[in-house]
Amino acid sequence: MSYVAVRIAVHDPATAAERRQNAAHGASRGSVPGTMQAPKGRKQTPHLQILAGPCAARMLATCLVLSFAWITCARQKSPDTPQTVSSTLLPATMNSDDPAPKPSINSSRAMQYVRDVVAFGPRPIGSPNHKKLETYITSHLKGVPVEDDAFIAETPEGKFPVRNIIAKFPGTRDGIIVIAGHYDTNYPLRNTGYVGANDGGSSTAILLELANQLRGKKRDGYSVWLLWTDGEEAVKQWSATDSLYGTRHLAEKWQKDGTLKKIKAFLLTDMIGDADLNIEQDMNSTPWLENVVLQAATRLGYQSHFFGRSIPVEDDHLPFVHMGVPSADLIDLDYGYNNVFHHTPQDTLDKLSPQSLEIVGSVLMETVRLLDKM
Ligand code: 1BN
Ligand code: ZN
Repeated sequence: MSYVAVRIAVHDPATAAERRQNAAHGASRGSVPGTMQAPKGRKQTPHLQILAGPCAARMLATCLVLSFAWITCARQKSPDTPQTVSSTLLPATMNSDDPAPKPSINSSRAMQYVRDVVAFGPRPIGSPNHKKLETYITSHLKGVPVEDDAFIAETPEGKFPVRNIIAKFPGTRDGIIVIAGHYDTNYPLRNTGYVGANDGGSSTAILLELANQLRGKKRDGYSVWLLWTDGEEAVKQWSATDSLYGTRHLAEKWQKDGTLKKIKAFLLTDMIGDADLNIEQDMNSTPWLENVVLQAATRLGYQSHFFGRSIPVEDDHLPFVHMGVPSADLIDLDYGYNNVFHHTPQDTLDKLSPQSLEIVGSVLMETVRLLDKM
């Protein structure tokens, strides 16, 4: 396979860290190293060839001079211009010469799911609205094999029932691609009228629409498991022990029963409904898998919505990242100027657009197709 070089632009780390601090609402977060596993037989990094002789030395010197000039030129752009700090490889077949049909997500149906979900009101763990949403999700999965991972979580606010819901779409290939998103809403804001249209609503809805796309079709590839995660939100203050209740439990369970080693990719969606869609390049995600996502987005013409800035994100993928599962978090943490709507009662339907749901839904389906081919 031939490769083309693609540069990933990242912002100044200090600025990214500051933005991250705002996004965290005072919660402390550290970077977690992502895994670098790639499917067997694929190149992960370009190889450097050793050049010898005076001609080679001249070539090397010329390259160095040109690189220096290029870097200097790049740095002279405005301070807002993202600096290019890394190169990576993508298969050269990513664009024009692939005749596969593009995914066709029903964006108005997906948006209607968000409206339905929001109409339940606040959906924190342990609440009657949360229970209603569980029933709503499973009632949309009739005819699909569904499994629960239900348990009681010990939290700083006491014990709560937590229920991860898994819909399974079997494939012909050995291995599983998990597509996940949380359905619980922020607990501390439960009495403020907070409905989490984007944070909790959009992820629930896109998974329901993906279930429609996968239902009743023969999968000539990996099995796809759709996972509605629960207890993603902190009940008091985000920390390693007060957050990600559902996925911490599930990752451990799947490690014990051998499921984990069958997972080829864990794709997470969170806050993907913002009408101004900017999916982060998450530094805690797995680089090669993010590349596949970018490749999928590029084939669909949606690349401008992806990876404009790099930040480390703590989210439901972390328990899987820690256990070595290739993972990518598709999250937009620029929800309103400087993320002002995130975890506030302003997280409402009017900020969302069906087009954003369509973009992320299609990119996920295309990513699955590319992974199936790898
Ligand atoms: C995402 C949605 N998260 C909680 N709800 C995790 C998170 C919280 C990510 C704060 C960044 C900042
Ligand atoms: Zn949240």
